[in-house]
Amino acid sequence: MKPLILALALVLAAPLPAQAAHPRPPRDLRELAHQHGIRIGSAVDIAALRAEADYRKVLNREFSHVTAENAMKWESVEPERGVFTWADADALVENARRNHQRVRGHTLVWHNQLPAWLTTGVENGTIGATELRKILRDHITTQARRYKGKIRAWDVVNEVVNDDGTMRQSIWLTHLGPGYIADAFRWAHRADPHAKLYINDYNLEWNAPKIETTLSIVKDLQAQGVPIHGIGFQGHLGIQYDYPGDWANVMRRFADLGLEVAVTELDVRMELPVTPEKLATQAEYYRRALTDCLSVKACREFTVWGFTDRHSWVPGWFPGQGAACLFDENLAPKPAYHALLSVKKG
Ligand code: 9MR
Repeated sequence: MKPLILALALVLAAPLPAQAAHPRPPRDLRELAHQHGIRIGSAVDIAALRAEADYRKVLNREFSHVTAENAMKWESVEPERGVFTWADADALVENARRNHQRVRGHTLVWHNQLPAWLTTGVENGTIGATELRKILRDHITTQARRYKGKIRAWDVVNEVVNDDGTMRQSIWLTHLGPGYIADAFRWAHRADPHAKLYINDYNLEWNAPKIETTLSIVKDLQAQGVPIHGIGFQGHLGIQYDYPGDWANVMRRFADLGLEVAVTELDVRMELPVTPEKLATQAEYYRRALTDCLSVKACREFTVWGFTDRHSWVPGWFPGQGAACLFDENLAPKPAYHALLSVKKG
């Protein structure tokens, strides 16, 4: 062999440098999600989406899944009986389409953020059980149909179990009986047959009574042939509590029933003021949550409940606490953001 050809042959035969054999480090969450074969999402504040260009830019760069933080809730879409206000929800769905984001619909049946016409009607007895059932069916049908084909997954029922494992005494349970849950899933499925239908809750990461009751609800629905496809773990965590170390096992128990799994509302709050140590602990919680999700094959979506401390529900609900998100108020990435990017496959 001529020396030049020999040299060429040796170069071609040499093993590739190590980094070329692995994907390069992801440049953002969208790429990270893609490398892991999942979607990473965020809840969206519609007012910020409309008004703040920097918010929009980060949202659309980083996230491949979105949930309306409030815009799809009943009080938002039907503030007066028969008067539908879809503009905000439509804007979210349209923004998602333009930016290749899938959408989680949140939420069809909840005890909170119901329109006043409905709650007062039930309280003062002008809306009886038969009418209430029809109102719920119409609500689910109208909303799921409107976004048919545009919603990857619906939170059909949200927070139906109490922390002690009993069923929540909402207007739905009180007036319609426990069968409202099966009805809700059936109506949603009829309206949008391709959407994945979820039951969603908080504290499900660790709370045994809630976990057991929710598992038995799922089994019971499945035994009746009700179309239920997914379990949503909200994941509202705080660094003053231990990380829920059994979370991956809990996810697996639901996956073993054939359900898809999603982290639907992750945030990790802290007592203010912020310190570097607290940010490091928070980063570890975010990293562990993503690692837990990735360790369960059925976990397909990892959504945070807002991505910036500029717009977060936490300070308003937990006085003295905050800084729960991946980006600070100026949209600078926090250690938690970098911790997520560092999570490796496998
Ligand atoms: O983040 C939402 C906040 O803006 C609303 O005021 C609040 C009203 O109940 O709901 C918040 O979102 C909740 C979600 O819809 C369901 N799980 C708990 C979330 C945080 O409270």
